[in-house]
Amino acid sequence: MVIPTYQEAENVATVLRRVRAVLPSGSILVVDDGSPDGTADLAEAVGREVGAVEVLRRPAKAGLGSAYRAGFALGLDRGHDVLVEMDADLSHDPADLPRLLQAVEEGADLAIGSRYVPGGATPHWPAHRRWLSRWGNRYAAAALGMPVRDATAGFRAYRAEVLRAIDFETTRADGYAFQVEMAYRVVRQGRGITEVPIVFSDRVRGTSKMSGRIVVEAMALVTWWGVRDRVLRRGRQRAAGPA
Ligand SMILES: Nc1nc2c(ncn2[C@@H]2O[C@H](COP(=O)(O)OP(=O)(O)O)[C@@H](O)[C@H]2O)c(=O)[nH]1
Ligand SMILES: [Mg+2]
Repeated sequence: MVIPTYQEAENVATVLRRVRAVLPSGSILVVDDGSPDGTADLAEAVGREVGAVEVLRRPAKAGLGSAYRAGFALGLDRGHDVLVEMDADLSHDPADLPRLLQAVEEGADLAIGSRYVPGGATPHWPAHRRWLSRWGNRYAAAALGMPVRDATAGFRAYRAEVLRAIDFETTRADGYAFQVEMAYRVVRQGRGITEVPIVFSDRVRGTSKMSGRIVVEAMALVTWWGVRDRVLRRGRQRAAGPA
């Protein structure tokens, strides 16, 4: 399990204990980007208590996508069969982990904890945040021709083999765009995605690190990928001659 942290001192102990309660034996990797609030030290201390927690300390805040690229590389190196991603702020409920893992067990290459399938919800969000996320996801699905309802979601379980197949190290995106880019690559490989309904709670402690810039990055990249792949497809069809 890879848990990226930046300034999560108020949440990291609780999240590690709750994950451990659900997953008695899974390895947990916290990827911390030099949080000045001492998140990494806390994670290590709680890790000694709950067991099988490793902390990857990176020098400076480098973004969510970069944290996952580093975490997945380490997880694959260690030979894990399934890699899970989850936020540290308790927006994702560790109690949902077994359902995500079960979806992979039942054949999914990627299981997404989804807010936008029946049973999923974002009960604490104000209307404007819900609207932005919902329509952002509709836009991404339409622009990329991707049958995924919640492609920006960050609570996921990947089969290790599919991570290798999509060449995740070459992704470049950071925030929500990183999640979309990963899902898009899985779809383009013809792999199976299962969306498992989750209720996404707003964080109670600490502050969000996402910004307007991250939203703009996501919209711009989705537009670029959609246009690029349509043009390329058309180019290839033209090169192949009339059908
Ligand atoms: N290592 C690392 N973690 C980050 C970075 N930015 C955000 N995170 C973590 O990524 C998760 C999601 O971030 P959050 O701010 O809650 O995003 P939001 O839920 O979309 O508002 C949290 O666990 C953050 O601590 C970063 O630059 N580096
Ligand atoms: Mg959050």
